[in-house]
Amino acid sequence: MTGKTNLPAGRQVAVSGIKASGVLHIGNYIGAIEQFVRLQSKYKMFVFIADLHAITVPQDPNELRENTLNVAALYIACGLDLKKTILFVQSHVPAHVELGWILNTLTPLGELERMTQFKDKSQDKGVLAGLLNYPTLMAADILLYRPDIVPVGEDQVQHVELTRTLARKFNSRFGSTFKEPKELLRKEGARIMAIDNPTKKMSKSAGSNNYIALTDEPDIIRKKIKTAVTDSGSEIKYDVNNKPGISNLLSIYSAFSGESIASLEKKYAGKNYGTFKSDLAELLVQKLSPIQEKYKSLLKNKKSLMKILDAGAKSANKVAEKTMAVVHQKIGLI
Ligand code: AQP
Repeated sequence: MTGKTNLPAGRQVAVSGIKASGVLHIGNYIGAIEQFVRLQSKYKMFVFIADLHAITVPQDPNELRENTLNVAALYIACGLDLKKTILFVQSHVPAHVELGWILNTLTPLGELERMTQFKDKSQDKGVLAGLLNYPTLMAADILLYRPDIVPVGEDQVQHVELTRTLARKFNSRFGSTFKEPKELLRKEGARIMAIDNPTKKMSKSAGSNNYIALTDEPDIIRKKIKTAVTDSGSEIKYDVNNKPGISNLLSIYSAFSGESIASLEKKYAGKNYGTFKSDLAELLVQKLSPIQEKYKSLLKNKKSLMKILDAGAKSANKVAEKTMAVVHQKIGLI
């Protein structure tokens, strides 16, 4: 065999996922979900809920189950179209773990120890081996579907780079098998910062004051934006070094309104932070309300959500198993 895998022909392929490690926030939406929705008309999309990545830090089993379904419902509520996108749960496709293991056997320990996300999170006590091996599982998540692109936020770029390195390594050792995918980042807003500390990334696990959840009620959104950290001075100007707080809010405004940052600066010239923040809060309430309504209605029928995920897993497994058949043959598994 020479790497013919019968994988999706025709349309280019895109793959991405989000961890079921808590409540999704507007950073996840801007950096990832909004891109998925835009790309699904052009690409064959595989989108998954990363439950196996979520457990790289301890999760309560009931919360994990709930979060997994919540993420599924949010994806659909945000606009994923199940006719265009294959939506599934990572653990429902066992090939992710199998290929992840195989890629571990090709990955020098030092490469994993150098990953920024590992370095940041391994400062915590009791860090688990799963956190170190997260990037090889992520490489497997991607390579199984032989995608052309991986739409992600900026924090995941290093992991996509490692994915390319591993694809190259596998190909050079065992013969051409995997494509080397490219990350796809938004031009603006690829890294949304925490609203209580604009020098840190907005993160699910960093506490609810650092993020605006996609499911936050209107009054919570208004309160969080009102108290979002801004900078000294009063000018509404994009300047990440000197005005990280207002720059972050401008990125959020721009992503949700579709207006460029330059045009927002013009619109708010001479106006104060209060006016800008109040407009931003109303914009978020207006954009998130329909998503929240749809989300609540989807969660009323969990059986139907499970059916959607079962169908997605069936389609994903078909593709993943074909890739694994080639991998088995190449590396000598009988
Ligand atoms: N702040 C962000 N700005 C832009 N994009 C972001 N993403 C995450 N945070 C931001 C993108 O969302 C996708 C899914 O991320 P994930 O949940 O799988 O992992 P993460 O990047 O580790 O996200 P969190 O919120 O920081 O999760 P925790 O706290 O659980 O580790 C990815 O494409 C990511 O780039």
